[in-house]
Amino acid sequence: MRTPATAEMPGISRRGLLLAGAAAGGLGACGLRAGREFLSTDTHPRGYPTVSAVEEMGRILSERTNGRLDIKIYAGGQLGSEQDTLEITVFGGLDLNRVNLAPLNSIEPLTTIPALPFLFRSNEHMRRALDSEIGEEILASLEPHGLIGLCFYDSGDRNFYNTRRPIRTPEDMRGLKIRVPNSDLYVSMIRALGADATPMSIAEVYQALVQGVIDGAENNWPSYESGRHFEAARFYSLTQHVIAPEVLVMSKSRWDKLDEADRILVREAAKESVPYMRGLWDQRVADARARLLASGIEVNEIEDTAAFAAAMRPVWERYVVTGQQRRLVDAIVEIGEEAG
Ligand code: GTR
Repeated sequence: MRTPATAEMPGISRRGLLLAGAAAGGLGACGLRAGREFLSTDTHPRGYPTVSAVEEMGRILSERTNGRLDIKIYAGGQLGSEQDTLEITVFGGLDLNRVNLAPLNSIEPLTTIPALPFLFRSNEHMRRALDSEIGEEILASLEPHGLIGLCFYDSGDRNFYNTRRPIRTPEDMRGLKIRVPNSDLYVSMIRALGADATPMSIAEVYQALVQGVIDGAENNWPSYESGRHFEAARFYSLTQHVIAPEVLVMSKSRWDKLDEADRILVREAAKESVPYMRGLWDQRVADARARLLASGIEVNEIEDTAAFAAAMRPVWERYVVTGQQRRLVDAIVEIGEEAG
């Protein structure tokens, strides 16, 4: 087993290291690190389906162990950006972390696969592919980086929104400043459409939109609503360019301290929280969509999504480079074709 080291975390920041120290020390000082309560974090607030799913996992663990194992969640991004909290997790300052795949893209190339533009035909296609051994292979690829991949959660389709105009064709993206998560893959996708990509954490997006630092961003209906981005960026265009999942990871340093029986319990509880999350997710997308439409935002469908897919296609060639990646991409495409 390799020991997680800074060398394995490209782009590791001084701030991340400081945070890691603070988290390990601070949380330890509260006496929590000594116990069996797993500390978890999420950028979304309580009530968001990812947070509720991890709460459900904690409930299952507690029920099966008579309270010996449980989960405490720091929700709402209170411990920092996903990139920062991932660093803390690798160093063992946090036990669990629910993040999007995007901040893992620079750490492990296999995580770029589900984030490739126009790879999944639908959310259902994504679920089927990641429920198979393809998903297990991607989760397992995180272990050499100090993280144990436990399960994937839904994140729906990502769409562009901006303060200026509806996006109907790739040409409409030209010159727009679009926020992306901290991932080179996302930067490349935006550039492929002739727009400017600005990586920043999701917590900064609302202010950046209001102050005109950026013209827009891209995300699913629930995040567009929950971050109040719709108040500043009224044009929401249904490009559905990415259907990448969320992922729940555990710190390998904490995992290594668990006995085999507890590891099985943790894996099972995580997997069992997935169908629960999917139910909440479908409802949340429908509710967010209805509320946003009622709020008067301007939504447009895309007549020719193939034009976006073609413009973004060079990104595949750039990021799918190894034999293992090609094999997984082909298997995912095949599952989509079978489904018709
Ligand atoms: C959301 C996702 C978050 C975060 C965010 C982003 O859809 O749930 O974990 O990655 O997107 O764009 O940063």
